[in-house]
Amino acid sequence: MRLVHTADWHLGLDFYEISRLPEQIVFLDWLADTLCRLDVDALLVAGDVFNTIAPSTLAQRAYFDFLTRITRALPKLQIVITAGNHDSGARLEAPSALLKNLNIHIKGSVEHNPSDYTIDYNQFAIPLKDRAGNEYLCLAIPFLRANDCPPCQNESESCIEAFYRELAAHFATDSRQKICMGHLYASGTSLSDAKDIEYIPIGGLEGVSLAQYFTSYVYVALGHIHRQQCVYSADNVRYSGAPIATTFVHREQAQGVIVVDIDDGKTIATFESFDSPLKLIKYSGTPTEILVQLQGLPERAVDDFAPIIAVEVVDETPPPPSFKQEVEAVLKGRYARRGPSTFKSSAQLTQELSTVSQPSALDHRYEPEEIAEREYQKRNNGAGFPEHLKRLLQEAMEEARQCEY
Ligand SMILES: [Mn+2]
Repeated sequence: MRLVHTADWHLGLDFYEISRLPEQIVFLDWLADTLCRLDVDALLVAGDVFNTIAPSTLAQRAYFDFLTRITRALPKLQIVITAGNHDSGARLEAPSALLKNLNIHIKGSVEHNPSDYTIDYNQFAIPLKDRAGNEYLCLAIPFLRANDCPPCQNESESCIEAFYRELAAHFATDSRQKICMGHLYASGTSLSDAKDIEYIPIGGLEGVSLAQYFTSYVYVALGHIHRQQCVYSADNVRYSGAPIATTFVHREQAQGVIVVDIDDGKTIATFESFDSPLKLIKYSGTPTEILVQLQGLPERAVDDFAPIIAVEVVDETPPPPSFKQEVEAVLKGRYARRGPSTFKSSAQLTQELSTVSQPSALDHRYEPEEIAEREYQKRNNGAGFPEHLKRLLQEAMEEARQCEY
């Protein structure tokens, strides 16, 4: 059985008011070619197909154009798509009766038994076949919200853990080789290095520990974290990552899809990288240094793939208001588009460099709780930040994070 695992397409993503859809269409074309070239049996898309619950018509067209193209080119290809936190599960499922005729299976939401609110786990089971006719079972799990999940067994279990525990138990006696899909934040996921600093887990509370429930699957295809990686030190439990860099933090990482070969219960997963035509570039330095660097950009009219530029001023004091216009003036006529501008004092940078081996110290500068606490103390004559506000802030941050990813 040969699978391709991908996730977090975020079709229609707007990035500093720049549409990334042209680049995403290039990815979908590349994906279609890759599926043909590798003669794949099944494509798994583990959530966040679209960037919003009400995607634009252009984003939807890109999606359906891809499905049309690939099902024409590979009529036997089986496709399984689940909803992520960015998708509307119901919207994704709307055309599912029609798409089923094309071997496209969509699971967007969890259905409960209306009388007692129990979950029939068979709703997630999608049989897949390899070319030799061997049957596999794909458990397609969309992004889970608390009310999707069964009751927890004890206080230390999260509701998502309860769901995956029951799921594994339900299919324990099924002798087929099982593949699982999920859109979640697995504990132990690598977020702590400098490149992932935009993604800070809050109190380590939200990561779910599912290693013990994943042991019965020959492969687990995960979405939600945009950086490709293995999870729980298992080669067969993976995040594919997003196919394009969705933040400046991710710009130096490889983007692509995972190709998974399963043979006799043995799984070999390899990364197939996609080289996006659009580059995210970050310029750091004093205002003068940045302007000199920007002058090195080629003079050419911008198109849909012109690089997006982040400007990070590192100086003793913030740049004068005129700096913004100077940047605009230099960029005019050059092959680049403006993204974010930030300021970092040299003192902060010195601190960051001296503590670079300690991710927690690196996180330090960004910790919103601390900023809030400092601001609260400033406004309340040094009074301590009350616990209930701390908790409220944590909740708000968690919600915000769910939107971000
Ligand atoms: Mn995502």
